[in-house]
Amino acid sequence: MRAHVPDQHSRRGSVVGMGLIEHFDGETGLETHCCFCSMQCRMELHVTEEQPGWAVKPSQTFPVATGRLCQKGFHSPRHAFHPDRITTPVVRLGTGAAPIESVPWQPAGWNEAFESIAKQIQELQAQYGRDSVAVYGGGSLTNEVCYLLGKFTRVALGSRYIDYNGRYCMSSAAAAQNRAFGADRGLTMPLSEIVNAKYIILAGTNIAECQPTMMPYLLAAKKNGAVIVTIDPRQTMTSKIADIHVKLQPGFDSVFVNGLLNVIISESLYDQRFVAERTVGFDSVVEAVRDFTPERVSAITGIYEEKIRAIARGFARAESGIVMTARGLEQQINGVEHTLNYINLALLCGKIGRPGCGFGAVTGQANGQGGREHGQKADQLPGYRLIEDPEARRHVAEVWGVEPDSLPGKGVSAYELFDKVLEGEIKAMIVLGSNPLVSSPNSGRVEEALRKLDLLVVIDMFETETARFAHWLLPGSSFLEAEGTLTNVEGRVFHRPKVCEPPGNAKLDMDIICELAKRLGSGKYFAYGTPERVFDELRRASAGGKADYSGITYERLQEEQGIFWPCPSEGHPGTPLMYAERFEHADGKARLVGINPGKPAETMSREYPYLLTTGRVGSHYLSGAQTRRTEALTSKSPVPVAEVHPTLAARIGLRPGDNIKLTSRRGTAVFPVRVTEDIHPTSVFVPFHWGGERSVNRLTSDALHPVSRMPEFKICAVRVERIEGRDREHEGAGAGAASESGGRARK
Ligand SMILES: Nc1nc2c(c(=O)[nH]1)N[C@H]1C(S)=C(S)[C@@H](COP(=O)(O)OP(=O)(O)OC[C@H]3O[C@@H](n4cnc5c(=O)[nH]c(N)nc54)[C@H](O)[C@@H]3O)O[C@H]1N2
Ligand SMILES: Nc1nc2c(c(=O)[nH]1)N[C@H]1C(S)=C(S)[C@@H](COP(=O)(O)OP(=O)(O)OC[C@H]3O[C@@H](n4cnc5c(=O)[nH]c(N)nc54)[C@H](O)[C@@H]3O)O[C@H]1N2
Ligand code: SF4
Ligand SMILES: [Mo]
Repeated sequence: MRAHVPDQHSRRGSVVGMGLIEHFDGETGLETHCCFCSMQCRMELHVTEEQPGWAVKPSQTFPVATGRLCQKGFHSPRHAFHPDRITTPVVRLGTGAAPIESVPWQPAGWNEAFESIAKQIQELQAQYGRDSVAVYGGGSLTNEVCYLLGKFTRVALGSRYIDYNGRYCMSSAAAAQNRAFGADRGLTMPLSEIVNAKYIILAGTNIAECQPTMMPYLLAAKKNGAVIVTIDPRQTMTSKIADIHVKLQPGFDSVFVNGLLNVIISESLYDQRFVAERTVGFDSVVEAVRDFTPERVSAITGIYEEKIRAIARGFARAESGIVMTARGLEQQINGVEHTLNYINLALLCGKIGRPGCGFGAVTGQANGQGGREHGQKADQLPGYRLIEDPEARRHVAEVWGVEPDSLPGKGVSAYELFDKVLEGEIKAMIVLGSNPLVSSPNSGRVEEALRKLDLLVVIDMFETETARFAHWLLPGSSFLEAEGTLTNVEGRVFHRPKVCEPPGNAKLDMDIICELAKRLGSGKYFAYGTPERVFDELRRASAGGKADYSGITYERLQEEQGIFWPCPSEGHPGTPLMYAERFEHADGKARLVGINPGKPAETMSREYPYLLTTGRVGSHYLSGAQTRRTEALTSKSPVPVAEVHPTLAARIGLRPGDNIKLTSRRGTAVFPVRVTEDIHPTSVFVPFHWGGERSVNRLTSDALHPVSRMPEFKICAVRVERIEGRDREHEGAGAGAASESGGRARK
């Protein structure tokens, strides 16, 4: 196959064979952005003489991470140029009674694919209603593709059922920020404010492994005299730079923060003027924290009273300060409340809306921010408008040229889409930009749902674990191929140029959605041609909404280094620092919400005496579909390794070379072990980047937060057993060294 590299800032080049770059003119290489985390570091792709024929260099021009990339960034093109890329549509015909994954794929033409899929969708909708077809989107896609997926579902399918993987990611933080501030932008301040902060609290966020190029901001703050506190059940790479680490049992953030608030209120350390002028709800906090004295919080959590007092006093008295949270405390059935309590802390101390201050729920995916603003969420229309709000429906329907009444109502959250499949209401699903069989909780049940679908269409670069159950697998585009805009961790919207054409017969995601819409009879609503035209419509749809992009143009984005939303007019500079004068509620005030800490869905019991918590390692990304195909990353982390405390290891008689078997109420899985003092004695940590028998999501709990519908990925009760290792090569090396690399996993 021979693909063509388009003009990019007047440079030309080509991509040949398995994606090897033949030549690019110009010394600076082709500009793109890493496809992985929310930092969205800019990078240049250069041609080299040596294998693999290209090299990545960090960009010197993007202010977010100038001159820096992490290990994933340097290797990010590898999966895009990987021979596993599917390059033509494939289909499973006549599946009959055979298990679907046993039916071989057959190659098909695009015309056949579109015709056949459209026909089956129309038949299912005629028989079972419009809501029988669902869409499952993703947060790594461009704003344009996210926007198109929402519009496609509401206009071309006329279905209420769309949601996306960001539900598993930002939904608790979003609900909390909307409640407290009246808007939801991950960080309320640009990253550049971190260096001005004198006290930084990092809760449930492992920045060193998950947003590595943010670390220099924290180190610079430290150099300027900032105190850094980390709150996590584990000592992490991030907590290594902390002055104080709070090793908290999973699930206890609200209790702990109530302890801090109790000290701040009882010692009158809070910012009385800020609280009086800029917030409402102070009394609810006073009431909620009354009984959470440091003595009591210490008795509950095991954290020393003096540590609680020191952090409370330090943060409250510091002239500036920042609180950041991430999935550690958000991915819980009390995740909204935990986040609200950390927001209470920032608000009570008046540390929002001025230099060196802010609250941030650190977004995760490449477009974790934009992905949730343009209509992929079950209850939202573009611009963060609510689909049940008549005025929002009227505005968006006008932009789309449809009747407001034709727009469906709100649907259900990502995991609940699978409930609807099992209940029989959803018969067909289109998945674009996610691998939910690996990333959903209680994944055995998700597999059951996927098997039940009459039609599963997966649009991806690879045959993922989810695609093993698909009827159609359509080759979509990688980050190197799709031009568009994304919105990074700061709320900075930027433009990512196109570097090359999709390989073989693969198509741009945008073109696949628009063509399918056409075959479903809605072509006139999807006649764009270029991503810029999609963006121009997105701007109009978002105008006047909370996430207002209307003043942002492709032209401005080429000239400026990104623009922070809200940006309501072309003359507007954008909004790096939010809430300087007012919050987004009608009265301009923030809401303080006193929290009465709730319990997780599962706690330790005789039968399940430990807590399983899950998360990430630095060398893999999410379901691993991309990074497990990158040798340089897989060699660092070939299999998931469970972290356990020495007391647990001793209790089960763990010996070097042994594995452990974890059993939850939903399933069992075996992992190699790393014994470490770094983890809380009650807990076991396992990363989730693998599928099949190594997938920790076979065990995780599908309990959902009542409002955000976030699953409790971070806590479930497990039993831990020793599985004797036949491999004794490290006999005598001590349990601490056992299976560190995970290389001896037998599964
Ligand atoms: N290398 C890498 N980087 C990534 C990703 C990736 O997959 N790999 N994914 C990206 C995405 S989409 C996201 S959302 C972000 C996620 O970024 P993070 O949220 O930082 O990552 P996690 O490892 O899921 O969880 C963070 C920490 O929460 C801790 N934790 C567990 N339970 C609790 C608790 O009850 N309270 C507290 N305070 N902490 C707890 C865990 O021990 C863990 O160290 O990372 C992004 N960056
Ligand atoms: N146990 C546990 N589970 C978790 C979490 C946890 O902490 N613990 N974290 C949750 C979080 S925060 C998240 S964000 C989810 C993410 O979970 P997933 O959505 O499953 O993660 P990805 O691996 O990013 O899946 C993206 C898929 O889309 C494909 N893809 C990537 N880019 C493109 C593109 O531009 N076009 C097309 N067509 N395809 C593309 C990739 O090949 C991949 O198959 O996982 C959640 N699951
Ligand atoms: S920090 Fe994030 S965006 Fe930057 S190179 Fe690493 S994974 Fe990519
Ligand atoms: Mo995420």
